[in-house]
Amino acid sequence: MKEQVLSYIETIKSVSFEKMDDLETFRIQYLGKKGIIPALFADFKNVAAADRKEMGVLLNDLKQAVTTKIDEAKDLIENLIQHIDSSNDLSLPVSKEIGTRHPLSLVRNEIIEIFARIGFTVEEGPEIEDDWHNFTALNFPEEHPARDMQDTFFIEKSPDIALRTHTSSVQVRVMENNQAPIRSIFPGRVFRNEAISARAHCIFHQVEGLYIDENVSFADLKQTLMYFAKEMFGENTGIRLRPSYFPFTEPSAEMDISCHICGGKGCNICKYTGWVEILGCGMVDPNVLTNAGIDAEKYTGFAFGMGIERITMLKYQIKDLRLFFENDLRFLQQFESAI
Ligand code: 2U9
Repeated sequence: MKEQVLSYIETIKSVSFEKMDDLETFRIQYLGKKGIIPALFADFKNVAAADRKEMGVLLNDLKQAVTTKIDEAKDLIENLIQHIDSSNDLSLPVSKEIGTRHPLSLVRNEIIEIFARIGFTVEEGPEIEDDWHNFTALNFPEEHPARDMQDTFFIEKSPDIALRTHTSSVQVRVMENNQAPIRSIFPGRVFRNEAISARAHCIFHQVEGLYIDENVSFADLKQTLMYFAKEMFGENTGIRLRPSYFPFTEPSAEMDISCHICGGKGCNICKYTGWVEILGCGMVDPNVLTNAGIDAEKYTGFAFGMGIERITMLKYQIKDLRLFFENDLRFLQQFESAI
């Protein structure tokens, strides 16, 4: 009997309850009329006289352990219920926990601020576009692969409508609705029919820029983008331009910055070249100016485009694009607080 009582006392120490029903079952099991404790007390008359004193103390200890356990658990469950009720009380003060800004928002805001300092305004436009604004006005040839279902999300019932594949469509709208000079940047979400991987996603974010005025030259483009690179990645950042091709700019170039991690000496971020690509750019093709109602004899302009994900990955050394879209708090909480 002694071993049994001791083992009951041990068991009671580790038992826990999540709801009142479980606690009531426990109470009946030990204290109920046909419960363990009344049965043990009934057996007490059979205990040898020499052991009675010790057994009496042990039985009372067991009863005390059960009663204390029930009282404590009751308090705990009641507190829990009260907490759940009060968490629905809309008149209570708000939680002191402050969220963090998404890294893409941090970088987008920084890009906007950098260009705002040299007079660029921000323009936004629709994510669902027609063929004219997304492709035709931008000089995309009829057979260009971007016009293929493989690369672009078209609306099934209307092949003229698609999710925009770049924010260049907003530039066309702004040119159609305004006279030069134009000096704006165009941040926004864009969509491409790509398989999701560490390096590609079907949704991503761009910032494009456009500067149209009389006598705008390639030197202006270069100076503006050098200013941007130094503001974004540090005063010692160098740039280089490599010739490229886009349907909407001529001449076109891709811009690299000297690797901000190794300073150009070579590391795995720059794949030991000392340079990392950050954007594409060029002088706006006169056809595109004419398409959007700007006098191409009088005005010239430069444009550029960059992926915000790419800039953010370089800035924070993030190696997998999917992290931006999963909303895992362990990732998000590493960034600046929202206030
Ligand atoms: C108009 C005229 C010209 C915008 C430009 C790029 C070069 C470019 C890519 C960078 C990485 C897209 O996000 S990305 O995949 N963009 O390389 N974009 S010039 O040129 C324009 C836009 C609009 C009317």
